[in-house]
Amino acid sequence: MGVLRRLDLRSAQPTTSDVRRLFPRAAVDVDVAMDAVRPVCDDVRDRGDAAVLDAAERFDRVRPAELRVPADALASALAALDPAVRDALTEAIRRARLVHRAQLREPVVVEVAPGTKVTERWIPVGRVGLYVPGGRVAYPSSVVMNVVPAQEAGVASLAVASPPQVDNGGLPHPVVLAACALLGVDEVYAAGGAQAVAMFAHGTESCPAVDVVTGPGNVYVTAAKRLLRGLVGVDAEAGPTEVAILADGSARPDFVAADLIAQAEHDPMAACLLVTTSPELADAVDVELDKQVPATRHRERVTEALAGQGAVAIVADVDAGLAVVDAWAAEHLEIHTADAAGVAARVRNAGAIFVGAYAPVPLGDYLAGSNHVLPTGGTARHSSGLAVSAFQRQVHVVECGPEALADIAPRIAALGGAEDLTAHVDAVEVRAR
Ligand code: HSO
Ligand code: ZN
Repeated sequence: MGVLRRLDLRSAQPTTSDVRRLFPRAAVDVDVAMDAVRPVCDDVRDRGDAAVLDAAERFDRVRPAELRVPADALASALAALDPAVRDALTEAIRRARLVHRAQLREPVVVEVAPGTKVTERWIPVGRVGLYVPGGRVAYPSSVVMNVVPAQEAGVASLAVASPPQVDNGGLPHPVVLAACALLGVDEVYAAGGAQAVAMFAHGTESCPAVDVVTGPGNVYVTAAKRLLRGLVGVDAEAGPTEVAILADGSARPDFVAADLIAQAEHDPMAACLLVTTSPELADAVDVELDKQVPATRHRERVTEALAGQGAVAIVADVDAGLAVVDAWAAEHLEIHTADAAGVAARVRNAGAIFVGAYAPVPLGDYLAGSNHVLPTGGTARHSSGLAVSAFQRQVHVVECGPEALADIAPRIAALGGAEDLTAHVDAVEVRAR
């Protein structure tokens, strides 16, 4: 018996719904969590800072001295930062800035007819709240992945929230604070969970309300975002992390096993799927997992994740494999085949694609410059990873002169008539006269 549940799909090509049934993700019930977070969010709306601090005491088991992290705490976190970590974060920021700055779009002007122009312009939102998780693992890298696109989008006012830590005197994780300082973020709150999202959405005495909330979090954070969406803009919902690896017989089993373990390390609910044309590779990966899992630091949750959601699909050929990974629509997809770039170019559904043996997901997690806030749970079918566009609105600017309006007036009248909206027609005719 191998570590991974094995399914042989060589005789029958599964449909999209077969794939989702055969390779289920861990079920996370956001709706149930919504009932739990509703009173917390209402309390923050009604009582502001005091409610956020009370919730911290209850859920994080520590009451921060102040909700807003003082400037000297940010400065001393940066001063105390391990130089190697500082160097790595600095390079991560540099690369992420390059990639996200390249996403900015110049206004596009289209003259649809002489005298009538439509300009499409991207305008940054005024203020954003970025959530950085700090529960099981604190993710300074997620600070970079949220802050950089917001800054590059041109957002003027930017706040970060991260849970207070018992062992950091009620301040967020020291490396999270240092990362904020390195990025020039001086507005940081010691708030986590649903109460942090509610603080951003409703605003409190210390924290003015924001326009957009982004950042991954646990099921309570996700539930609060679902509850408060509309009052604020929110990014895609983050579920448990996942990887799919599409591999042929040329793949290195030790690399493949290491990458499955790396993803499983995040969460006992992480989903790890290997799709391969080679039963021999599947066997070799199992041998490697038997070797590597017992040696890895977080072997308990790795074992749980691989046993729960780990699977290997044997497919007839690379085309069949592409159909499986497209149907599953992984957050992260690695391609370990001959002509990996050619295969990657044909992928339709994935949050991010990692090409070849030397582009493992952890490169993207930390230092590729790509964003690591990515669509999970199959939402890569319709959603994108975090980008500057999450912090902007695309606005159409319409310009028209008198002759151009007179030219098009009869057609406006025709459509206004068809919709029985005579005042619409009059508003144009008053100008044409
Ligand atoms: N793989 C995670 C991102 C991350 N990994 C942060 C390490 N730190 C979800 O994309
Ligand atoms: Zn990761």
